Amino acid sequence: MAVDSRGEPRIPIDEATRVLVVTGAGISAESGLATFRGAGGLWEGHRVEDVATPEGFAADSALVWRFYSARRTAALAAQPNAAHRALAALERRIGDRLLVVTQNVDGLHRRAGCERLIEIHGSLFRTRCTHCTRPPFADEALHEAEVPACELCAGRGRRAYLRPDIVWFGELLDSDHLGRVEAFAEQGPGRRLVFVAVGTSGNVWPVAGFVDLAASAGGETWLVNLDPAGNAWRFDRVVRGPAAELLPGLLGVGE
Ligand code: BJW
Repeated sequence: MAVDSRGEPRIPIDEATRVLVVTGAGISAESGLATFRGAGGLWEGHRVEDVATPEGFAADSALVWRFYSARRTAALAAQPNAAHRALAALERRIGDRLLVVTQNVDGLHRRAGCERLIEIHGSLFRTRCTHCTRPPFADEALHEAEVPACELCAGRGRRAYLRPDIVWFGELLDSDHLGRVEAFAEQGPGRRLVFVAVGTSGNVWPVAGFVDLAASAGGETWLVNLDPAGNAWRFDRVVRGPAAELLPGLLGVGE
């Protein structure tokens, strides 16, 4: 394993390397946001089926909006941490040889300054209509008391509800996003590919399979995670510990 001058592990990134990063809830844990699985996680207080599926939304839209309103409040109160900032610093250094794909909907990568970013499970801060094709729009409002209705549909005499612009279980991810990830892994800029997954349990597909995509494109694969992730055996290198502590050093962009 490559190490820096103090003998700490270092992900080898030179001017011929492109870096594909996938992040999950663990990268925001040190910003004070709850992860999903495990003790104290978001799924401990809620059944996944109730709040993160289209069927759950159809059954109790008010409950789903209360859940996502609380998530909006928590994410707005949180600040990006050293791991988010390290990725933004890497972007400033290597530009289009970096692509960050986050499963998080909390907006912290963008607030840290990351622009080469795909929010592959959507965003807490966008809302869309369940019925019409109006594009998703920016929305930080809290819908704790009632379920918001689409005013464009109302103008056409139809009652339709608004929903968070989040990819729930059983829903398709944006095919343009998936295409960009594949294209970057297979023939993006830079002769050498490094894949880094940070703070994700590797339980949720299709993102859990990106490590295989990177490996079959000849990439070296790294996992940076607090606990052993479900798909850890798929990686060449596993570094265990908190992302905010480890990532600046691993990427060579120490603060
Ligand atoms: C730290 C840390 C610190 C903590 N530092 N680390 C193939 C096989 C089987 C099933 C499927 C399959 N393909 C598709 C499916 C179905 C399904 C799926 O994956 N199911 C599995 C659960 C089995 N996938 C889908 O439905 C997807 N759609 C799809 O594939 O459509 C086609 C299709 C449908 C149906 C069947 C077949 C094909 C959509 C998935 C959408 C996921 N949406 C969610 C919720 C919405 C977002 C939100 O509300 O925020 O996204 S689920 C939830 O999990 C959320 C997350 O983005 C996602 C991943 O969680 P993550 O980030 O890994 O968090 P945790 O909490 O699990 O883990 C945190 C990790 O961090 C831990 O390991 C800690 O150790 C670590 N950690 N502190 C470093 N400080």
